[in-house]
Amino acid sequence: MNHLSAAAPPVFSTLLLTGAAGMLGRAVAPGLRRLCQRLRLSDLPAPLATLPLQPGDEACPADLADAEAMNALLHGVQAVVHLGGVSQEGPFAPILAANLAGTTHLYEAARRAGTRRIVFASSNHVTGGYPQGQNLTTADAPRPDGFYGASKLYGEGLAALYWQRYGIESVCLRIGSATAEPTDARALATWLSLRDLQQLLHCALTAPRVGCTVAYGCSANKRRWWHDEATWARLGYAPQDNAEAWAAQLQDLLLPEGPQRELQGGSFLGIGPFDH
Ligand code: NAI
Ligand code: 15L
Repeated sequence: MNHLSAAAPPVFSTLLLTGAAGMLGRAVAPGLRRLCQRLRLSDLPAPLATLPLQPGDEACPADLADAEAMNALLHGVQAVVHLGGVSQEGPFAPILAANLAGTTHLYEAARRAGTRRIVFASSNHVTGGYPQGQNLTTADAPRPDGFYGASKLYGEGLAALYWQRYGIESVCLRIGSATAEPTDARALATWLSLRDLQQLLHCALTAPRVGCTVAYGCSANKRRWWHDEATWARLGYAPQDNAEAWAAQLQDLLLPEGPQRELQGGSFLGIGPFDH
């Protein structure tokens, strides 16, 4: 049995979702099932065991830090949505293992397996050091706000490498704040609704000839700082939601004065350094 209706031809026979047991993994799996015959769901063993499975799902526990496990995981995979890894600012060692080594292992395994496309969950924290309110496009120089943002920039570098040398296509999505609803004043600019996230992933997986594309991922927020309209049009992404509907209730919900309030990375500027 597979996930597809008789009317919808499969785009992929096997699609891999890493970080499947995380917040976004759980939210996007239903939309991904519609694109494939088999959805291979991967995460660390304990969180993966809590995930309810559907017919056509394959649960494959794997630690991104384990290169051999990643080789086995990518076997037979046409495309990947790579959400797995450390998703917050923090000390270097876990970020090194899951994000730097882990994403390297994933790309190496994809090269060996003949995988054609990877959608990489990058982050707005690649440019979290810019002032809030400053409009950016992906042509602006990176300005990571911590180890986490720098690790996502490394992932974007891998995406460029594997396209240039091995022809593996990637779409690196610098996701803003993907939540059911915006949660504070910053999110009036950074919010990515879960509906728009689903659409963006669909576009990133199916748009023709993406090569190595980097795009910010946010909704059509009136106050957004990221203006990637040309890239969005190339991917076919047309966001439906706008955080402005929450403005009255959220615009005074500000982070503490200082870099957290002034810079785009928000609360991550309040984490670290890690001397002890
Ligand atoms: P999350 O923390 O809920 O999910 C990440 C998943 O990765 C977890 O289930 C975790 O168990 C798994 N993971 C961590 N280390 C691993 C390892 N060594 N091997 C295998 N799996 C491992 O994060 P969330 O919010 O679902 O985000 C998903 C991705 O999107 C992350 O890569 C995050 O950096 C990125 N992102 C998320 C944003 C958001 O607004 N939620 C914004 C920008 C980027
Ligand atoms: C991210 O990269 C994080 O993974 C997510 O948890 C949020 O903090 C988001 O950025 C954000 O900037 O709001």
